[in-house]
Formats: sequence, C-alpha cells, structure tokens
Amino acid sequence: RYQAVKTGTGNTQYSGTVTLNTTLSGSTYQLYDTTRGGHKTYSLNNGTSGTGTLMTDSDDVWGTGSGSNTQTAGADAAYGAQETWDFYKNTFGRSGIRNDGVAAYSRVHYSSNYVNAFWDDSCFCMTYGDGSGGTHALTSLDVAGHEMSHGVTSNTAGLEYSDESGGLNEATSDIFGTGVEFYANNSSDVGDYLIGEKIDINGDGSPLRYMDKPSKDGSSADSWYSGVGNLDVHYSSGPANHMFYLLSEGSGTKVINGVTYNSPTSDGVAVTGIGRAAALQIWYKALTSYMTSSTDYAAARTAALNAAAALYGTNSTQYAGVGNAFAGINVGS
Ligand code: ASN
Ligand code: ZN
Ligand code: CA
Repeated sequence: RYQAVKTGTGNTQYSGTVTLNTTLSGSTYQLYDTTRGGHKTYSLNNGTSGTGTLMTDSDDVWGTGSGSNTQTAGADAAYGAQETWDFYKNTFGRSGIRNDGVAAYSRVHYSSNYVNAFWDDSCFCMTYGDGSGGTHALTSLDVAGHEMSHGVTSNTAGLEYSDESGGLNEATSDIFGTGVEFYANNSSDVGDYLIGEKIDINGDGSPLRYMDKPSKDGSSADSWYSGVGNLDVHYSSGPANHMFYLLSEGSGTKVINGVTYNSPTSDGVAVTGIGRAAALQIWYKALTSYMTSSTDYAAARTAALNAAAALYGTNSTQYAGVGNAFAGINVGS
C-alpha cells in the first residue's frame, strides 16, 4: 500500500533537534527513510542478534534528548545515517556504502551497557551500544560516520585490518567520520578534528582520539616508524590522521570552531594546509582508485600523490601539500 514520506522531528542526545525523514504506514510512523536508499532504524531491545523491532512512533517526534529515553538513540542513529549518506553523495557523488543506491540499516540498544559501535559487512548493517550506564549511546555523528566508512573501505580498497593497512583503514574511518561531522554543520555537534568528543567514553569528557597530535590520547603514534604496524590499529592510525590534519589545516597552532589545535611535524618543518575540502577529495580518490588491501604508509603516500595528480595536476599546491604532509609524519621527504 502507499506509504507517504513524512518529516519527523528527532530530539537527539548529541545533535539537538533535527529533521528526520520517516514513513507513515497506516497510522504509525516508522523510522524508515525511503529518500536515502531505504534506511531503517531498528531497536535490538538489548538483544545481540537479528534486527529486533523497527522503531515506530505515534506522533513522529522521536526521543527526548535524554539518553534514558529509548527513542533517543534511534533519533541519533537515524540522523547519523542521513548525514553520512548525504556527505558521501554530495561530497563524492557516492550513492551509499556500496555506491549502488541501497542503504544499510542501523540497530540501536545492542546488548546492555555496551561501550562500542560497529559496522558488520555480513549483515551490511550498523550497530550501536548504549554505552556505560546505558545512557551514553555511541551514536554521535563522528562515530556513525566512522563506522559506516568501514563499509566504504571494505567495498573499495579493502584495507586489511592489521599491520599498517589496518592503521590506514582506521584512519580512513576517522577522516571520513570527521568529514561527516563538518558536513552536518550541526550547532550542537560542531565539526572538529577530535574523535568521540561527545560520547564521554573516558568518563572525564576527553575525546577518544586527536587528529592534530594523536599521541595526546596516550597511545597513538604521531608519525611513522618501522614497527608502527605492530600497534593496535586504533593507534597505528595516528600518523595518517595526523597527515590528514596537516594536509587540511597545516602545522602549528590554529583555532577552529572554538577548539585550539597544535600540530607538530616529525622533522620540525612547517606545513601549509590545502583546506579540508581538497584533502577529503584526495583521500577519497586515493582510497577508491589507488589503494589495495595491502597498502602500507609508503604506498599510501604514493596513492595520495597519484590522487592529487589526477585531481589537481603535479604542479598544483595540492600535490605539493600531499608530499609535505607525508614528510611531516616521516613518510618520504
Ligand atoms: N568501534 C570499533 C571500530 O570501528 C569497532 C571495532 O573494533 N572494529 O574500530
Ligand atoms: Zn573503526
Ligand atoms: Ca568529532
């Protein structure tokens, strides 16, 4: 039967009040966005398998903004999926994670007090835990964008999730998760080069990761060294996150949306940024045209240079910027 597209209201936990496209079926609204590949948001109701139940509502107002309301995580997840879809479509012309016009689906309320979120290629779905205490779901924009970008990486370069390629896989998710956060231009969850700054995973308000100087988290590497691939992939991502920050914004001190960054270079040579928009285009083209499952840091530099050459030419400031940003993390010179 005919199902109308409706404009619902999401009272999210991290992104304020947002508009969500929903579907009216009979007299019940569904958290089902037919305008973006058919994205559905389900609640696992603390279960750990299957799809649980499609989220439904009687008045098309979802959540209260409080993490203790069961609909709130659904509102944040649906918003994250929507902004991630729009980011890829409008920034790169990519239509969904597989570029086939078909949306993944999202599941919230996975297990109990689960402090993680994950993409799963086998279900082609996104899953979010409720976080510590069950009230800090891992549904912020950068986390949603990070996790769904794992699906994009799987369906393109296929970077193997270990050694240096694993660090590059993780960094790609941080880079595009950050791209999603800036793209959304949300006044509650503003764009920054921090990862997970809204979900309070450390319990002290600090972010999970810092792209300007990854070692600020106490574990990540700022620059490449032989053996960096032996770190956990969430720490060997550091040099690539740092390279992306340098390429976008340059080295030294800079204030963006009220956050102060201070990015060093491994050799002390200052780097000038080329802007985030160009840096995103270069990384996306490198990922989708030049990287393979076994790409390491040296090969990532070549891939990014090839991407910059294809997009802007070898005499461009963007091409020179890639070389300088990689030199700033001790890759090439
Ligand atoms: N949240 C984690 C990540 O995206 C899940 C995992 O262990 N892969 O890296
Ligand atoms: Zn990840
Ligand atoms: Ca962030």
